[in-house]
Formats: sequence, C-alpha cells, structure tokens
Amino acid sequence: MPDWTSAFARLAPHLDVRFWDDPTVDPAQVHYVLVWDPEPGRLRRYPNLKVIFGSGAGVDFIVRDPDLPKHIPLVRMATAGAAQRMAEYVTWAVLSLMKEARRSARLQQERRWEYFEPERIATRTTVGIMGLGHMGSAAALMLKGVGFRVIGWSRSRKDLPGVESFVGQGAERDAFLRESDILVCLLPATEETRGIISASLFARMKDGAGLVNAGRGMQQVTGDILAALDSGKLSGAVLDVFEEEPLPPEHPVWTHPKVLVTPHIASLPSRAERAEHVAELIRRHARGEALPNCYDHARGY
Ligand code: NDP
Ligand code: OXD
Repeated sequence: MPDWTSAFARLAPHLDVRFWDDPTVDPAQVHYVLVWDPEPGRLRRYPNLKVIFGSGAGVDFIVRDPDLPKHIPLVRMATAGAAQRMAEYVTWAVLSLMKEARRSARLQQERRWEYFEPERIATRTTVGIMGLGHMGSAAALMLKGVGFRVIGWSRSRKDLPGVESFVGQGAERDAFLRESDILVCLLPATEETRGIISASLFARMKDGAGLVNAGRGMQQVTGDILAALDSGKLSGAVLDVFEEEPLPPEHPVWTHPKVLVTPHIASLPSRAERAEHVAELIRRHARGEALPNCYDHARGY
C-alpha cells in the first residue's frame, strides 16, 4: 500500500487513495477502484463507482463476480512496460527451450560436464504465438528481432511487420499449428480458450515442438502437457500459469525434467508504472474522453 499511495501522491495529489479494506471509507465516496481479485459482490456495494481498473491485463478474477456492475467500464491494464516485460519473458522462454536451459541446470546441479548439442537456431525456427494483442504483438516483434520466423494466431487479421497472421478455427489455425516449432500462448481466459492447450492441439503439431504458456492456467490441461513431454510429442515447456495457483508443492510439474516453472511473473509492471497509467486514465475520464482497452462483456476479453 505505501508504494501505491506514494506513487499516486506524486502523480495525482488531488486523489484520496485508500486501502481496499480501510473500514473508514464511505462506499458512496468511492469513484474508482484498482483491483485484481475483489471478493464477489463487493464492487456492487459502491453506488457512485465510475471506473473499475484491473491491475492486470487479464481481468478474469474480476468478471467471475456474478454481481459485477457491468454498466461500469472495466479497464484492463495495458502499459508499455507490461508489454515490454512480457516480450522479454517470452524471448527468454523461447531461447531457454532452444538452448535446453533446463537440461544445463540439471547437469550443473549434478556437477556433470556432459556435452550436448542444441539443434535449433533462431533463423530456422518458427515461433507461433496464440494471441496477437497488446502482449503477443510485443513478443512477436522482439522474437523477430532475434531472428526467428514468427507467426501469430488471433481472431482478427493482423498486420505486424514480418509476422504472418493466421485467423479462425479452420484451415488457417491448423496450418499455424503445423508450422510452429515453438508455440506460445498469450490468449485471454474465455470460454473459447478454456482447455485449448491439450492433447488434441498437440496432435496437430510437429513432433518435438516446444511450448510456452504465459496466458492463463485454465487454458492448459497440465496432464496432457506432461504426457506429451513424456512421449516426446513435446520437447520442453515453460509454464508461468496453472489451473491452481499457487501451484501445489506435490504437483508433478515441479520436478519434471523438461519443464521450467515460473510463478505467474511473466509480466509484472511496477506499482509506480501502473499508478501512472491509472492516474492518466482518470484524468482522461474526467475530461470526458474514451477509455482505452475496456473489457468487452460480449467478447469475453
Ligand atoms: P489482448 O486483448 O490485447 O489480446 C488478446 C489476443 O488474443 C488478441 O489478439 C485476440 O484476437 C486473441 N484472441 C482472443 N480470443 C481468441 C480466440 N478464441 N482465438 C484466437 N485468438 C483469440 O490481451 P493482452 O495481450 O493484453 O493479454 C493477453 C492475456 O495474457 C491476458 O488476458 C492474460 O491472460 C495474459 N497475461 C498474463 C500475464 C502473466 O504474467 N502471465 C501478464 C499479462 C497478461 P483479436 O486481436 O482478433 O481480438
Ligand atoms: C495478468 C497480469 O493478467 O499480471 O496476469 O497482468
């Protein structure tokens, strides 16, 4: 909380910024909230709420509230820093798969000097990104800069320099999957994307492909991922998100020799960065300007 209050005091001193559970706050005085996973029913209790700011890019933990006041704009976090951080994470993950970083870490732990020759080189590797939005497009352009061939899959056609765009559920999606040596998921959590990373998706891909999921845990069937790694269908995976978070200590994914686990940290913009973004959007809202990146309840993201 002190990080938030000092950032807002610097950026928007006219705002009275309070902790979510401050008992002295009069609900009628609350005009804006900045939240990640508010308890269901809570947002309905603010009669004069003007905007809900999600503190993350995905607002699935907000929209699960059956009493969410849907007439109030819900803004998804989309700072330049968040996209840069995600692009860095994805580039790190893809290079880690390509260079077999998990294997090196294991050998180091066992003090074994054992040669191996990672086969892939960026210029002959195709990275397929599912979801070419704020995060996916930044990741695509950074990977392109490293030398990868980059292709992307989204609902609407994209025009990103040097990135081939595939759309829809039919032949183009299948071609996209067939061509991907490393598949990256940066999709939002929707009913359409639930369980998308599963055995039936791997069946459409090359043998020995790599996988990165930094979207949402509900998109992956972790058991199918482990089975695909064991059979060699997948050669390695970097997973930042899980069906259950925190990932339980007994989960087999922790110790799988072909998996790198990170604790949902792919892109965490600083509090100061997020406060700056929100302060600017509150100024715009006060001037009557449209808010960017609003959640669309019909679309689901
Ligand atoms: P955007 O809304 O900007 O982008 C979403 C992309 O997914 C769009 O390109 C969209 O297509 C595409 N898409 C959505 N549904 C489908 C579908 N059914 N089939 C094909 N493509 C689809 O979101 P962001 O890029 O800001 O964030 C994406 C997600 O990344 C978040 O929702 C969150 O789940 C995750 N995330 C994870 C973080 C982490 O730390 N692990 C941090 C930040 C985000 P179109 O462009 O045509 O609409
Ligand atoms: C997310 C985020 O959506 O942290 O996961 O922004």
